[in-house]
Amino acid sequence: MVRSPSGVRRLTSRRLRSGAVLLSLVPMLAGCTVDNLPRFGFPRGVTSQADRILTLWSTSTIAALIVGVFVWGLIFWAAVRYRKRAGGEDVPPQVSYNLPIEILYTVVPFLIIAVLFFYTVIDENYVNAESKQPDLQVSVLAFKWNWQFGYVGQQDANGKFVQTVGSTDEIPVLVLPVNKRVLFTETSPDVVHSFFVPEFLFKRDVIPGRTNSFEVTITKIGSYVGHCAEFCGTYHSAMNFEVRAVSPADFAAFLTAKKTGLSTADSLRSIGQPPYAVTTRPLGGGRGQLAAASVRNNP
Ligand SMILES: [Cu+2]
Repeated sequence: MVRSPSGVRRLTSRRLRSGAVLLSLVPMLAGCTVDNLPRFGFPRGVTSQADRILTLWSTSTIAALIVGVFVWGLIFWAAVRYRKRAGGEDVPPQVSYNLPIEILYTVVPFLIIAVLFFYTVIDENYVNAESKQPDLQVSVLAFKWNWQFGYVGQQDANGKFVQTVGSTDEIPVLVLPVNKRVLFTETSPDVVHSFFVPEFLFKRDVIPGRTNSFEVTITKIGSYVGHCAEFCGTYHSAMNFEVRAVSPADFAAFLTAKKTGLSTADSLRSIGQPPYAVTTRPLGGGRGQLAAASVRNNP
């Protein structure tokens, strides 16, 4: 089909207008901070690592939606524009190939994937980075079906490691300071578990026979529920814990109280915090008591 000069001008100006609309989205998105980005179902993050994860998730979802709307529009436009009309030809004129368009739809997806790959690698490296000298090191022992958290290098007057272990009747509360780099090392004596705090926007598997690690810096004081995110048996769904993020001063006071031999609940009470988990409840009924006792003295 040969277009008239005015038809070509109309098409060109329409293309320019839609290009301008797309370009106008760039400064709009660039002006977004992590707090006002749409989260598409993600919770609000509470660590500096979570901010990076949320930014990557939200911006790549927005990019996917822009591409999606464009493609859906093209499909709809083609379906309407080239629909079979009464009295029309049976088959419209067939085109065997169009080199510029074929190059375009090969190069554009490649560029999109390259940009996504670039930002994914940058953010993955940031999230996986570990300090040579973290402010605090926490050992995580995941077992069927509870958690034991130890403060590495911290011992009480009797030489016992300072730790918190969950039981049938008590959700383990992991007390941590905000704005400190906390390095976690994870081990499992039985099966694969996974340390997952939704507000961290992060989980890491706990695998028997190896030690996994990760680091976070919590930026908001509060209580955050944690789950096991790897199916590990009968009571997997009840294998919860709580992260209680407190000020560094409160954390120091908590640790001092623990070192005098107080329980985690009493130590929390001593710094004016609720003594037990406030985000989840224990299952009760004898679950895991044996397992809890068998690992209680592990460092
Ligand atoms: Cu588990």
